[in-house]
Amino acid sequence: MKPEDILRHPARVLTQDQREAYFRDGYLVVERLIPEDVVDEINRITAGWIDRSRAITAPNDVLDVAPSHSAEKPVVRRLKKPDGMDPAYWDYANGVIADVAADLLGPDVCFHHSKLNFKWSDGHDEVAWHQDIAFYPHTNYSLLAIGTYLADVNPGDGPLGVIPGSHKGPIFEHYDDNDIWTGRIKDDAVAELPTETAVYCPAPKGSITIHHARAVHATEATTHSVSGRPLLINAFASADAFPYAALKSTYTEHFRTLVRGTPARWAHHDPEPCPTPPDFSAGYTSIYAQQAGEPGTPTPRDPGHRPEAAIKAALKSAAE
Ligand SMILES: O=C(O)CCC(=O)C(=O)O
Repeated sequence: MKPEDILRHPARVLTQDQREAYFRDGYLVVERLIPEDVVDEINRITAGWIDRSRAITAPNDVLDVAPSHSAEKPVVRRLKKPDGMDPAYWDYANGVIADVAADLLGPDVCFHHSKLNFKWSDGHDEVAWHQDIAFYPHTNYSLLAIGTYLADVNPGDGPLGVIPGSHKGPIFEHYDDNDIWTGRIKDDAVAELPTETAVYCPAPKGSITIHHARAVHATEATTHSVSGRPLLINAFASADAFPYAALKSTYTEHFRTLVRGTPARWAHHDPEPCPTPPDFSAGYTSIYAQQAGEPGTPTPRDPGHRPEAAIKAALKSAAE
């Protein structure tokens, strides 16, 4: 659906000004939308997962942990797919944030995926400039991610940073010169971007940030961390936006569940093309690990799209 069609539908949560600002800037912050008791319950469940991380020494399918992680001092960077880990996360994804998504995507909305990211000021918590759509190309660009600040996020805590209007600019490849996925925009392309105009979005506990799947965004490394900056991200798509590749390994059974409205009978195709998707089927650590080039299985392009040479290079490098 196009913005003008979406705006014709009555809003559920947001004001018309907020909706228009989102379409203009590619992001929006709504302060203190989520009641404190709801956030506290999510935090209580999350604390249980941090505690369980003490039993692992390396990232697994559920938790991404930093190189410095230990039983005594857990450094969990991500709880992967929380919507599949506890009904409370899934209920949350179906609540008021699904209404927010409908205000910005149109009345028919599918859940896409969730993740819960942390920053622990351990020197490995920067998230470099990237666009979410490069991770999961779709037939159109009516997708967004809603971040919920589960603690106060002050300027030094790694708030979301977005380049306003960048969702209307080019879509960048997030591969290196060997067609291996890095999950970040290349430095020479970043040098051309107006990063000096980036807006950082500190906000109190219970606030949400919303960014368009094409918006160029990043978060800075933190120098201190009181809370670990828990950021619960839920991504949604218009029901008429269909993925190029299913990428099942990174999602749960809730992937493409309709959370508002009715299913699409026709796909909407945006005429602007999108780079071909990565193939995470051999496993996915996290954006932190891949952006930092930590050892692990390299992610090539999706097999249906990648050239033979890249397949060989990926296999060779995996064997080394
Ligand atoms: O957790 C963060 O700081 C940013 C995460 C992010 O941008 C992403 O996962 O797409």
